[in-house]
Amino acid sequence: MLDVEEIRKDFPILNRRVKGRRLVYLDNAATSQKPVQVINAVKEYYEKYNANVHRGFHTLSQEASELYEKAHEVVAKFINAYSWEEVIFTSGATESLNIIAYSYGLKHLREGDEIVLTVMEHHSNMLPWRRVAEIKGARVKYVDITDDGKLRYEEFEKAITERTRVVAVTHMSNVLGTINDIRRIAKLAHSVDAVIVVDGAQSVPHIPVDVRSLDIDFLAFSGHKMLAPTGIGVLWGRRDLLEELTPLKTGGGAIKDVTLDSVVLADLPWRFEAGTPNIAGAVGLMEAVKYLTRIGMENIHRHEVELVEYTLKRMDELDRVEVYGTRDLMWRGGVVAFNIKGLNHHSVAKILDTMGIAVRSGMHCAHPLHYRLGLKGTVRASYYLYNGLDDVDSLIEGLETIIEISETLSSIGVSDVCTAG
Ligand code: 7TS
Repeated sequence: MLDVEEIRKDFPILNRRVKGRRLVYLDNAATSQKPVQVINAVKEYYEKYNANVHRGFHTLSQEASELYEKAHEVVAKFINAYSWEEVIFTSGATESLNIIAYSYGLKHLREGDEIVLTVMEHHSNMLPWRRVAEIKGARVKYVDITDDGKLRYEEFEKAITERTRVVAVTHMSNVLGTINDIRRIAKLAHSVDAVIVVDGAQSVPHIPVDVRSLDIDFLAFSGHKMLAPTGIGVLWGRRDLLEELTPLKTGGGAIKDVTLDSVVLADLPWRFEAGTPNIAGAVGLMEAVKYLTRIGMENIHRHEVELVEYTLKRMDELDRVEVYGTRDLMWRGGVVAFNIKGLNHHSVAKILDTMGIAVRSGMHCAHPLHYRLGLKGTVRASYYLYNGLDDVDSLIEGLETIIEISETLSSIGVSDVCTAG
């Protein structure tokens, strides 16, 4: 396992106390904490280099532009892109997915064409496709999951037909932690000349992602879930595909020349980055990628799987805890969704907060997935490189206390204020 004591020294927020207890931060699927290296890089950017990019010949503008371009290179290397020009900075995964849905969908979809999604998608990889399908008269199909949360690959084979133009799928579920076999799905998509769009919001921060070996066409992810600041994200696409698209957004910085009746777009990636970009965010993301690379993505994944294995073992010992998702740890990342039978998920999360334990509760922007599983919501613990077995122990202890109190309350006939709702 990783040396979490050493790693935690880099994350000032982990020294915070919440409700008088050590902060146990288990909400990493929502956003990650930031190491001093990233915080300092952003601070240093503002203290030494701040200027707008690509529009000035003065020293600061040149230096800021260099840093900003370098950030594209570092990210490109991290995901093994074919070139840095294929890396487009956006505000986050949601914006990346909207850009690709509209830019690709409006150009290529015709009436009767099909978009294949899965029932485990986050709303950000579902709603943009539904909207564009509505505009173009295309049809959206959904691939189902097994009860333990793996994709039904045989359904994929049936769902993908000659009419399929786009297959959009998450690499890792933000609720169940299921890792999907993207290479297999890419092969199916390409067999009918469809493009495959991968939502990497949960995978890129936690497992090695190599766009070449996955053989995918587009990838979207967010900086803030991988140690970087909020407001910076990435859309990666194959150069030939990006070049033939009309960018959704246009304006300053995205063109080479404009007359009153013509426009010549800038080269990639700038043609997709209209307006002043989040330069400080890009600098922070570059530093975050360096940090993750130094620890090693394979090591981070292995660490999180060990945490999940230990969590499942401990939760299985608790009678009233129901855990969701696959037990096949080959295909699972560091997320554990669960419920305490008879108790409302939000109540469990609120009580855990009184113990300094941060988890998320609800439907986690994946309502169709919860409806498919027959659930009104779940409590979710999601791990990262600074979480250790001690954090899992704190969570389990918290759950034991909650169960004990709720049993005491019901044994003395006090109506439970937090029954399942
Ligand atoms: N796709 C997946 C799989 C996600 O988990 C999320 C965010 C997004 C897309 C959107 O990312 P954003 O950075 O643009 O907001 N997921 C969560 C979550 O699980 N809890 O809070 C945000």
